Amino acid sequence: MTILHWSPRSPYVRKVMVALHEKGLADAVTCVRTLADPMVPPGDFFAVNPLAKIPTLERDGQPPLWDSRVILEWADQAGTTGPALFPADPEARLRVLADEALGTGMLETGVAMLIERFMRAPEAQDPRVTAACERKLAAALGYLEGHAAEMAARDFDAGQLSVGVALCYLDFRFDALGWRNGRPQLAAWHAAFAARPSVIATEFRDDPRPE
Ligand SMILES: N[C@@H](CCC(=O)N[C@@H](CS)C(=O)NCC(=O)O)C(=O)O
Repeated sequence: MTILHWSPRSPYVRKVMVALHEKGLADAVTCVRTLADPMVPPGDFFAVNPLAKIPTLERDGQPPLWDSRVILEWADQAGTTGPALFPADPEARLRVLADEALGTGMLETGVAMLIERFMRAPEAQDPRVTAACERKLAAALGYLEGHAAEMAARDFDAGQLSVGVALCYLDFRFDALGWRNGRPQLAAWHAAFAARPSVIATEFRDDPRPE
């Protein structure tokens, strides 16, 4: 059995879920709701992933896989449908990896901002952290506004998947940011991304936290 340690709140897990749907693997993987708390990592999960992070994929007779990009690579190898998430051509692959890293970096920035704002006591918060995160997100969004046409011209790939999920995450957690304002190309690109069945099937959700 192939098990994905999963949460409907996690943007990194969402990347993997979109990939599983795109590659025809959604029914081949069992999702297990797993708590991953950066402040209090659950002790029993360290035996599966020494960083106690989700997503983590457990496979029969093979070592577990962690990190969303690594699991995307696995999905590309194991899947049977859709275009290659990581193209074989070296230059095309580098461009996809750069977009993949940009989307993931936006997620890291968003999660850092969330931790700073909502998981730290007010007296321990440093306004420079939030300000720096906001500047990085604004710069990334500005870059993507100029990059949307190039992404739209490619077959669907891991770079678009990662950037698309990052924008969905901004809608989920930072709606007030209004990232679409002044960015019509990116907004149009994201509307097409959000209409994919794989994206519709994997909506973010604030479910009850497991014990
Ligand atoms: N680089 C990892 C990041 C995964 C990650 O940070 N996941 C969060 C959940 S959204 C987590 O497990 N946090 C718990 C922790 O940091 O201890 C990936 O791409 O999969």
